[in-house]
Parts: sequence; C-alpha cells; structure tokens
Amino acid sequence: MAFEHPITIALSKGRIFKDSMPLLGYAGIEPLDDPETSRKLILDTNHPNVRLLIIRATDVPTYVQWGAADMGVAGKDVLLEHGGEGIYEPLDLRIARCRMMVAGPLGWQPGGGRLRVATKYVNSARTYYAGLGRQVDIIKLYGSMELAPLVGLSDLIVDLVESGNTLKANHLEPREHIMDISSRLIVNRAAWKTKHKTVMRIIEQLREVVEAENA
Ligand code: PRT
Ligand code: MG
Repeated sequence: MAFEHPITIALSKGRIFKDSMPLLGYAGIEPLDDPETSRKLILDTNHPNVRLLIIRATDVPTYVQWGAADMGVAGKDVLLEHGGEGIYEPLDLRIARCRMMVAGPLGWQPGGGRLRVATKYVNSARTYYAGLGRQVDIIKLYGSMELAPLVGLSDLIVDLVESGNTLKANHLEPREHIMDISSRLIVNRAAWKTKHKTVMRIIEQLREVVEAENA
C-alpha cells in the first residue's frame, strides 16, 4: 500500500541499520541497496516516496530536529546527549540494547581527591553524578574511552557495555550500572502534524512488530 506523504527516515549503518531492517520490513519498507556495500548516503526503497538517509549515529537527532528527516532511529544514549529539542520519541524499538555503565581499572579504589571521569556521554554522566551528590570532573572524549584510565587521563569512564569484552580486553571492570539503553523511533515535531496519517501508520506497524518480538 502506498504512503500518503513522502517520508525520509534517518538511521546509522552498523547495528542500528541491521536491527531496524526487519522492523521496517514489517511496515512494508525495504531499501533497494545495502549501506554496508553501497556508498550511497540516500537509499531508495520499494516505496517511491520513502527514502532512507544513512548518517552518523550522533547526527540522527539533528537531522530529525531540523526536519531534514521526518523520522529516525537513534540510541537513547545519543538522544540524551542531543537533548531532544524539536523531536518526539513515540516508540522504544528495543533494538541495539546495551547498558550505560561506570567502569574502571581492575581492583581500582577511590583515593582522596576529586574523581575524574572520561566519557562521550557528558550529559548522562553529569546527571548521574549530580543525582548521587558526588562532585566529579567530567572529561569529554570523542573516541575510545577505554584508553583514558590506562594512561592516567581519568580514574573512571562512563561507556556503553554489551558483552563486557571491550572492558575485559583493556583490564577494566564494570562498577556501576547507570541505565539500560535501547534505540528509539524519533519523529520531527512538524512532520508529526503535517504528515500525521503516514507517520501514525508507520508507528503503529512498528509498535505491532516490536510487541510481537518482545512478547
Ligand atoms: O561509531 P560512530 O562514532 O559512528 O557512532 P556510534 O559508536 O554511536 O555508532 P554505533 O553504530 O557503534 O552505535 C549506535 C548505537 O548502538 C549506540 O548509540 C548505542 O545506542 C547502541 N549500542 C548498543 C552500542 C553498543 N551496543 C556497544 N556495545 N554502541 C556502542 N557500543 C560499543 C561501546 O561503546 C564499547 O566501545 O561497543 C563497545 C562495548 O561492547 P562490548 O560488547 O565489548 O561490551
Ligand atoms: Mg561505534
């Protein structure tokens, strides 16, 4: 069945794309190219008026906020850093799941001074430590956090953990669980109104398949 309005959906390649495809497929949306092999940044789909934008995970909320994409799929970690301005978050897709954790060197014990915590997730880390009433210095990183405590840049890190293998390989251990993370469907606020019928149809189909898969 054709969609009433043209729809652009932003998502990142890798695990989010891989886990989103079966869900979008259930809603009748199938890309004509594979982003892992194609270099295209805009993928056409089996629907002439539905296209996919393939962008960096951290850029997805920005494209949706400004309406360059009507909808998107983004991790809760990324959404918390973005802040959520201009965006609705109607559905937890329950894909790309992991935990946000505090981790540190094996056997590390806090000393007297103020803790230094390296992370890409500055907002989440700040909120977490503020909630505990603990004063820490947060050091913003863009790349692998695991290195920071190994070379004395920080005492601890806040990072995402799935299997725990990355921590283990770097002689780190999880210490505190901050929150469970999964990817969310997000929708541009204007598109929510102007393309309501199509947006709701896609959301309802995704909700159906997410509920069936997690029953
Ligand atoms: O890589 P890039 O800079 O483009 O962006 P990104 O790393 O944010 O993208 P991507 O595709 O790696 O992750 C997209 C989303 O997947 C994230 O925003 C999370 O919501 C979710 N997700 C789920 C994860 C993980 N699991 C995960 N394990 N994102 C990252 N990791 C990393 C983690 O940071 C650590 O380096 O994997 C490593 C830990 O994995 P384990 O299995 O060794 O514990
Ligand atoms: Mg990555």
